[in-house]
Amino acid sequence: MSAADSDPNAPETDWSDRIGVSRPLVITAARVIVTSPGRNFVTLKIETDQGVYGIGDATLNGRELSVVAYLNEHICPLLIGRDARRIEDTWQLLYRGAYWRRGPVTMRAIAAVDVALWDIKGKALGAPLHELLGGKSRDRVMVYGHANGSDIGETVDAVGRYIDLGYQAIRAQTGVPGLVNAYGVGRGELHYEPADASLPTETVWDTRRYLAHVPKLFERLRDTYGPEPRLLHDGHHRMTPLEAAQLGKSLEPFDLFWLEDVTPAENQEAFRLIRQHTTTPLAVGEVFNTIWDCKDLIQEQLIDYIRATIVGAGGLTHLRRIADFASVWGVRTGCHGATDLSPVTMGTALHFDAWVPNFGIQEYMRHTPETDEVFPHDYRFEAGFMIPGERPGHGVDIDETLAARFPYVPRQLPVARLTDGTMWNW
Ligand code: KDG
Ligand code: MG
Repeated sequence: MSAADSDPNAPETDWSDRIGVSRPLVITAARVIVTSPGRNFVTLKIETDQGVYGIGDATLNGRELSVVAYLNEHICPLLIGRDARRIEDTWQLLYRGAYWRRGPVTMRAIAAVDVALWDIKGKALGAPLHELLGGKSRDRVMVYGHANGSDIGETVDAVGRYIDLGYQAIRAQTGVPGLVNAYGVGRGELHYEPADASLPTETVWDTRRYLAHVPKLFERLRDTYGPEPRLLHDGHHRMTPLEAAQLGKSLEPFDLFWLEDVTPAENQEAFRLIRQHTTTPLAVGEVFNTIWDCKDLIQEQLIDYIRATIVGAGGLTHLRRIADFASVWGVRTGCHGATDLSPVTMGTALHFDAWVPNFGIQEYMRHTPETDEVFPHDYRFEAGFMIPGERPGHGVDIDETLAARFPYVPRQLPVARLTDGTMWNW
């Protein structure tokens, strides 16, 4: 019995028998669904005159309702009557046609439309998205999870639990002595969620203490687990370029898979200095929205992994463009995959990952069981890898009846201040 047979919410899989793409698929409705099964998600559903529909993720953590308004007020009305087959033209209309380009709100709204249209095309043709992209380059996708602890001992144990689950790559974050609420130290093991209150929680940051502490974590991890596990770490935009260079150098003996977001992401020039000083591989881009945000980093080969993903960077149409550009310069992909990216983004990203020739790794933070129930899907985890689904489209649906039982809950991301009270980057 297939997943679709057993799951009453599974999308129909036989649209292609009746539809195909030989005649227009006219968009008749575009609706935004906000639901909070454990955390907030914004989903766009596009329906067509032939019954086939598609869904796209538009979630922007802590700023969800801004994208809801952008879609409802400015995008949904202009989609009605358009031909859903014209994905590229619709993308260009929403990007060029807005006049005000780029930014997280605009690009998430565009991503939601784009992914919903790809979903419709896949269903109409009876093809999973990886087939539409050019077919799989690999059958399974290596993922990394987040191991967190309030001190080094706890993080070392948490990494061990990921290894037991079969993970070959693990991000390790630890609390820093003297700092309350260091970045990445979450509550709950597999469902880390930083957006924790209706107004931002204040955290304290001290880069000197952090720089002195983090190498000790990785030393212990290598002592405990040896050279095999791929280890990652996220600096979450906290350092100056020189501090980042120092951290990269001090972590070199521990052979990191990557060091992520060491400086605030908008400063592309900073990476020239960092790169001159360290051979630790660098990843950046989870907050990037377009190819323009990463153009210099990529073509000057200042990074090793680009973290842009489906929902953040304008959907499959634009992420594919970024990935192709990155491939020219030997930069590999490492899509953002924290829990604020809905299962719709995860399902779509896995089709992209299965295809993209310059694949590096995929982040995978598990969603809660409530989230998984609201978004039935056919991708799965198997011993450190994700297996993309084979259903037509991206293979993720939304159970609207269940979604309605989880109303929106205002939640914002924390903020960080230095020990003297100065506002810093969270
Ligand atoms: O919403 C913010 C999170 O997505 C971010 O803090 C997670 O940095 C992150 C990561 O690498 O997953
Ligand atoms: Mg990150």
